[in-house]
Amino acid sequence: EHTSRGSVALIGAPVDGGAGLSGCIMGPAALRVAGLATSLADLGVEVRDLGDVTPDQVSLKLAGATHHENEVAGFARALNRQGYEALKSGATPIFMGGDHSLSMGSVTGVAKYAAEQGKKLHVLWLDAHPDYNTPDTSTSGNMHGMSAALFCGEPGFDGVLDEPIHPVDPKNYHVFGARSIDEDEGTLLLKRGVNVMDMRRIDERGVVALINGVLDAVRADDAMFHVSLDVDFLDPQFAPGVGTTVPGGATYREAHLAMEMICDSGLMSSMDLVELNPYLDDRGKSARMLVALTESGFGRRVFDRPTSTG
Ligand code: Z70
Ligand code: MN
Ligand code: MN
Ligand code: MN
Repeated sequence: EHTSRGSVALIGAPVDGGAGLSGCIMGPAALRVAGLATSLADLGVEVRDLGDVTPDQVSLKLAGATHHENEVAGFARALNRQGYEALKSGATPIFMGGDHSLSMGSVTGVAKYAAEQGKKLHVLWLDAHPDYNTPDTSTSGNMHGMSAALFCGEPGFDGVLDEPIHPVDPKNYHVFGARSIDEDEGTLLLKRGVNVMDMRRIDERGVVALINGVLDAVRADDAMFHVSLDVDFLDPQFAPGVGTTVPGGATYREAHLAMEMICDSGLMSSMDLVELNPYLDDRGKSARMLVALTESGFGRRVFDRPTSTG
């Protein structure tokens, strides 16, 4: 209902203080060079590139050894506003990262819009990591590992956003592709009832059953649906351009199938493309992969049958 509104707003988010390694600052530029806008336009989508956001100036101190909270918070606040405004204008926002801390802004902005529409928000997190640490549980202090905890309303993030958030119900937070979970993070995920689809579960049940389960849950709630795609969801052989490569990831085919199913559902109302580190990439391979997966999410097909599964 929200997607295939036919119009996409590209929002650049060159934040990289949330990651352990720098380089994500070049992500939005690499996605533009890889042709994200023209690829979507070729599919009949109306595309507006809003450029890179200017982060707010923030001065705050979080508990724990949290790194670069002012940069992260500055981007989060600006992205929250831009994402909200893009949805209000009728567009589907695509946030081009930047490290995964940007979802503190993208998801909370989308959640604000959803709340105003009287709708729930479900989030699908395609990632090797659940990013559900709090400043208290994190052992790295890297805020890209904390974004989901923030938008699900976990404590410890006061002052990151400049207004109260509309938290996502942790039961409507779906992690797909997980294979690196910290100990205290895992305890918290279990306690909150997050839908963690780790690689073992994907191997055992398959992409189709699991993604259909997520889409059914979104449909049952008549909810808005945000898809957040971290480069490290993919196996490093398909996407090496990321600071945290974790072996045993999704294949090229699994990732495309997931995006094709999401497209067919017509449910996706916003999207993040995150953690692309062009400095570590292999001749644009990972940037092109993200563009190709986005194309699948917006209607590109190998073969256009009247019904996709027939
Ligand atoms: C670890 C942490 C993380 C992305 C690494 C890793 C988090 N759980 N997230 N790469 N995208 O530091 O909290
Ligand atoms: Mn600090
Ligand atoms: Mn991530
Ligand atoms: Mn990750």
